Formats: sequence, structure tokens, C-alpha cells
Amino acid sequence: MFPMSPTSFKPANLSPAPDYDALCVDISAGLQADHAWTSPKYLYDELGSKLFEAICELPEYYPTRTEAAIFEQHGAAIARAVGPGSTLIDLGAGNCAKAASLFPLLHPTQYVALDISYDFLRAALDRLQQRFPQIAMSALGLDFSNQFDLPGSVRSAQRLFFYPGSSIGNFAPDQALAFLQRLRAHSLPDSALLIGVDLVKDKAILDAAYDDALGVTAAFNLNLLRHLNVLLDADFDVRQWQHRGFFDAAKSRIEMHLEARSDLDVTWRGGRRRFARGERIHTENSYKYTPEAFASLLQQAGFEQVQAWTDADEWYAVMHARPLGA
Ligand code: AVI
Repeated sequence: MFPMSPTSFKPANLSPAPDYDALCVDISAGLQADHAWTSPKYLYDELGSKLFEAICELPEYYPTRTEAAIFEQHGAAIARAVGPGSTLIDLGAGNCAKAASLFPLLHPTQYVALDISYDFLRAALDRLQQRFPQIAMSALGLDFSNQFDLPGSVRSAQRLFFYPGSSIGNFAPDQALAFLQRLRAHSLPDSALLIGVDLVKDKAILDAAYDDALGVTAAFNLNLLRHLNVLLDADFDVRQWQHRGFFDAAKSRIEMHLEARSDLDVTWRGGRRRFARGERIHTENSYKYTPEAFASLLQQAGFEQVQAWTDADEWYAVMHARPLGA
């Protein structure tokens, strides 16, 4: 029988008292590097997550709606590749809305939602369980971008690792390969991967998607400084910085930066730095692939039988693959 309420797994490393000293040392090192940088994970405090949801509604930001359109148009073929009764493992589930919209198409038996933000996830899953009582549900508070373990409550049968939204693009290709290899290591012969991949396209389209007319992406990027002020007790003045977001075709990636509008000094717990006018903090990369390049990355990671569905413009792909030798 399926449990009546979702089960949970909250690992020790997500206790309510994170190691702030280690975090400060980590962020300080990036801010003091020759080319200052921060991890994109700091874009997502509470306001940052809301701003990202707003980005997904923008006319310029095509990935969200294009991925949804691919599921709409090729749903039957995707459902055939997946097969009913899967253990749907949602990597970076957030509010679980994307996976939930696919339940009527994919008919999973178990839904396992993973997200670093456990409390948010727990609340979303409780609501979802009411709507889909026939699906067994578990919430896992895990940072799956690093090494992770799946608890015994996760069924081993028909594991479907679901990684939508082109989040794979926020890893550098070598990190993306390592991540896919970790998924391969958690796969059994009847497991599979269903992943959203943003494709290389015209620079003007990509530039607009990451530097929209309303300035929502600018706000999303600048909000990182507010987050650092809270995390590090820093004194960034948001008005002294501007957003830069552009496609670098040679590196096949979007780069997001924050650029100092004038010479300025910033101090934070454990560090300080003078930024010259025009100097930048590199805040995010978003890699874009050709279908062939991504299929080859999948193969290198130990996946085969790659199937891909794209929109008519070939702006985006949803890919399904099985572990090698399955
Ligand atoms: C979450 N990730 C897939 C987004 C992207 O497109 O790389 C993050 C984002 N950054 C700016 N706009 C959206």
C-alpha cells in the first residue's frame, strides 16, 4: 500500500545551523580572486527565487515555455519512452509544479522530490499529496550538485531522474559530466534520465533572454548583493552596480556579471576589496549545447539510447537516455 502522507529525509548537513564561518571563507575567496566570482547558488534567497519565477514568465525568457510546449507536443512519445509506473526522482523540485503537471502524462508510482530548500519542498509536497493520493511521495532535503545518497525509501525499480529547466547548463561541462556520472552511478538497468537542455541559437535571442527589457534579470542578479549583505554582513550598495548578461559564442555560454559603476570599496565579515569602475563579479554561467554535443556528453557519462525532442525552431531539447548496457 502507498503511505497516506509523504515521507521525508532531512540529512544532517542541512541542520538549521549551517557553518557560516566556512561559508564566509568560501565566498570571501571568490570575491578576492583576481576575477571576482560567486557561486550561482547565492542568487536564490527568498526574493531571488521569486525573481527567478518572474523571469520564467518573461517574453524574452523562452526556455520555460518552450520546454512546456515540447511536453505538450511530444507528450505521447515521451510517455512511451518513459513507460508507466516509474519512480520519478525530481532533481531540484522547488514547488514541484513542473513534475506535477507531468503526472497525468507519465503516471509515476512514486514521486521523490529533491531540493536544497527542504521546508519549502515539504510544504509543496504535502499539498501535492492531497491532489494525487495514489502516488507515494517523499521529500529529500539534499544538495544533489555534490555527492548524494538516496535513502532506502526510494524504490529501486524504474528510476527516472528528472532534471528539467536546463539547469544542467549552470554547471561547467566538466561538472555537468561529473553530475551525469553520479546519476549513472545511482542508475539500475531499468533506470532512465529525462532532462531539459537549452540549445545554441542566435546571439540576439540569447542576449535578450538574459538581459530583458523590464530589468527582471537585472534585479535577479543585483539581488545577489543584498543576499551577500545578509550572509556576510557586507556593505554592498546595490545602486553602485549594474547587471551584465550576454552570450559568449566562443565559450557557448551566457555569462552574468555585476559591474561596478564607479571606484568603490566593499567590506564584509572576513574581507574587503576595492573594485575599480567597470570591474566585475562573475555570478553565473549558463551553457548552451548543440543536440549532438549534449548527446555525446550523455554517452561519455555512461548513457545510451538517447532520444531527443525539440521545438520547431530547435531552441530547446528534452532528452531521454538509458544507462549503457541496460
Ligand atoms: C536556473 N537556470 C536554468 C537559469 C538559466 O537560464 O541558466 C537561471 C537564470 N539566470 C538568469 N536567468 C535565468
